[in-house]
Amino acid sequence: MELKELRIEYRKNPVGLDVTKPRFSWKIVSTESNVLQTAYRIVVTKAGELIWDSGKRESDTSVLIEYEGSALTACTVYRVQVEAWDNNGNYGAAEGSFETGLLKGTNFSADWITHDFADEETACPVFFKDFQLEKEIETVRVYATSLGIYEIKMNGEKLGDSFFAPGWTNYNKRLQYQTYTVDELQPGQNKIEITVGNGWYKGIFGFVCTPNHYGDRVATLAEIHVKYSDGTKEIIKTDNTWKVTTGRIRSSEIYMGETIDSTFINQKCSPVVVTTFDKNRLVAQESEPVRITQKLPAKELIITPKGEKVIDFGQILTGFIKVKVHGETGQKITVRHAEALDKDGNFYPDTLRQAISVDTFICNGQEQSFLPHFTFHGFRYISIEGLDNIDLENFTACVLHTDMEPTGTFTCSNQLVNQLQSNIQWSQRGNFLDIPTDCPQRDERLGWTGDAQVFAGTAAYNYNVSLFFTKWLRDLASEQTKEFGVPHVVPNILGDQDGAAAWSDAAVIIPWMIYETYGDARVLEAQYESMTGWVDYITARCGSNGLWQIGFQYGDWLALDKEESADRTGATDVYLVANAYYAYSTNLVRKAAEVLNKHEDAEKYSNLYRTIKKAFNKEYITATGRLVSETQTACVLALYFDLAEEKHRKRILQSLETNIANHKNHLSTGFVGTPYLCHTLTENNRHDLAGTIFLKDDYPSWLYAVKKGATTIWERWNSILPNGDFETSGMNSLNHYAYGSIGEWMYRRLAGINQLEPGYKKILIKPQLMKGITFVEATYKSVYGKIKSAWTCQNQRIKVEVEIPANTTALLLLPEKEEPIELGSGRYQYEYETTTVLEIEKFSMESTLKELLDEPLAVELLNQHSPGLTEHPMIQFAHNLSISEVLAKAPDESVVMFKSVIEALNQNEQSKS
Ligand code: RAM
Repeated sequence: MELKELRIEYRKNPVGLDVTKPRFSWKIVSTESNVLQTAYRIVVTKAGELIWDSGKRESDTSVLIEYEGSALTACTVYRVQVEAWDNNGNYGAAEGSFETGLLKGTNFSADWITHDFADEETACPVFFKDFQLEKEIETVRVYATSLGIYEIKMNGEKLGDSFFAPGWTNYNKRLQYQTYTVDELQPGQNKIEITVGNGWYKGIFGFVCTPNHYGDRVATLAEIHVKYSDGTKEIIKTDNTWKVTTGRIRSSEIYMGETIDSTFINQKCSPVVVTTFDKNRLVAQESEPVRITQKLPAKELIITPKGEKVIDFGQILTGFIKVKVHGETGQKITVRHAEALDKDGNFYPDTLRQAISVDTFICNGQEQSFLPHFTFHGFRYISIEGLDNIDLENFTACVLHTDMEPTGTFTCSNQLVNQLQSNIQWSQRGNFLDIPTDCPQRDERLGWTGDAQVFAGTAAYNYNVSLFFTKWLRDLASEQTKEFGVPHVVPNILGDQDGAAAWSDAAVIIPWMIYETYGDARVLEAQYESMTGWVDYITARCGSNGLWQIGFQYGDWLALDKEESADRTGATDVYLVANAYYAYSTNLVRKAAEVLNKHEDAEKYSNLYRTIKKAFNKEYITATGRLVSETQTACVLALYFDLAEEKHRKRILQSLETNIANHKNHLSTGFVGTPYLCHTLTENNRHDLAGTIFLKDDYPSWLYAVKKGATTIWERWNSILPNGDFETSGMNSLNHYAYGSIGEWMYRRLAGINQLEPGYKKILIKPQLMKGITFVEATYKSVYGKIKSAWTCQNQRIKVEVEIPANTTALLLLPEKEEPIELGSGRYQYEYETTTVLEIEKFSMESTLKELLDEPLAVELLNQHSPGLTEHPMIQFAHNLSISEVLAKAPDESVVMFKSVIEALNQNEQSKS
């Protein structure tokens, strides 16, 4: 038995940690089965001195165990040793460390510095200082932040490998600072330079592309802490002795792109201006930083019909291009970005709206590489001007996002579904850039709460999102008010608007998801006020019927069941959506109160939940079980959120089935219904229908986009129309993760990986077979270790393979078996017989009449049953209808007849192969 992956606050040996009571987690890796931890011991030391010894504790807890020693001191390295024992008498140990940051913003003794350049100056200021270090150096740390986004160079070299520090928070309340380790510093003359771009702080941002959302001057704050080998210390910090100039970055805006002039040398420099910004707002970096996580080579050079020189990278991504070039002095290279080519093959940047996304590089006559600093783009194609000969080797796409740990894999026998999974993951990467954004390309890129809420469950399978969301939820809480509730975007640059259902509910749904996924109750504790605050906000707006029926709502945003010319909220009554979420969130708040042992609150919200449910039924469900809007989404919410009375569930399910049939087995849902549609069907014994909808590949469906060549998830079901035209409403992103929320259903229902106890301490493995998919293999790296569920169903045999990590247990429900199996950790395989055939037969009730009549065998059989039938004139009219449509009103015996013909045709096909 081994202890692996010791994590401190989810991180490996973190530096610059300001959590006052850090939590320790480890994984047990063992070749034995049924392993459970029986005891652990944690010892924390500081420079050899014992700070905390938990003692040997009989316990099976191995994640998020809180430090209980004396108060931590700033800028200090702590060593952590963990020992653990298991039920087979084995022993394991692991070691790690963490280093505290400044612990409090007010521990920064540096001054904030800014410049007083003229207002029209677009170039990024470079704050710098030359300094002398006299003695031999042991360690160097830099603590820094800025108003704007910054990059630090020490003696010409960039510090760290992160981008877009200090990240985007509600700067009016919170600003992160970063800690850097510097290994290269030598005694003698050194130089530090901090370049600051406008970023989110003062850059052009929002729908109307206005600047200065938080302030009109960038500024920075930094301290270099030098520890000499002789034990003495020195701090070099930003103050009035620093100078400021401008450098090669002549302009940089997130939406607009960056201009780098490598011929530019600024002779002028000015003294800095000391300024103020409340240091109480400073917090240490809370999530993983944004990094370049992958580099993609250029795939193809295209000369478009219009004559544009375009490079295709084969994948829509978020980031920028690195260009290697040996140009003439002053030669200007322009790089434009686009997600797509139009149907004639020309460059199509229209999905970017006003975000022009142009990077301009001016050469200095030498061989050089250009890489933007303070901008990012959402693109697959670039168009290049200013270069006669294009060598693809000189262009690399750098993929940028928050560097979360990948945790999930999903593959299956259907290649289109595998591409869908890839598209979901790419949209997550493209939009988890410091905050969860709706899209990364156009003049928006905002932290839309609704999008994040519907996608969070899927996101948590693909990557470890604990820190990412913990940080963003703090931003959310910091923007929340009693008067307006939870904003639609976080950070909120859209101003005060009343909260809206499904969007503002992110405040409740995401903390609960984090708790369930990681067993992290501290998130619930930290967000509790925000969670209850949101529910209380709704309660305060309810009418005498106990329901929320006033104010603006997004409804089932972008659903297909209403003409968009009316509005984009879909056909489902928007207040039905609002009250469904009101009930759902209230129930989650009740559960959170229970976890946190807040018994009075638990009772209060439990009563409220019951009252809302009653009022919901009274208002939206008739005495005979009809819903007021019988849309797919309304039915889904009534069932999935468990709102309808038991006696009405059957009828609502029937309404849902009828609605789906009326759409020829296609979805018509928007942002709200889509994440739950397949779950609802699966839970209500219609997994087959969920599978049918899931595998549709004509419009509207997930696989329609895949067939159209999508490499990320589209904002709309029809972002590209069947004829190849783009949807042109002015809101059409090709990289928008909301509809990628189907990913959760793939992991949970197809692969069957679920948690029964928070953090997957107890796991439910319940794979569910579906027609059209013959194997699925999925893995999920939980906080305890790797979970695997894989199945095949072929040649009359079902095989299931399961892996359960140490220190957890599982319940396994094998497909087509009744009895659940209790499992301890280990690897298991099962194989048994079945009569189920999952390969899709060539002929079905969805085949058209013509497809059937093209088969001589079908003609023969049909005429045997009723002579002359295939010659009947009505039959000619029905050629393009599906068999189920033809038979919609036909007597049962006709249905039986056609079914037997279809069976015969499929048997015939099988014998051919
Ligand atoms: C669009 C966004 C986002 C959605 C809002 C309501 O502008 O792209 O996806 O949440 O509208």
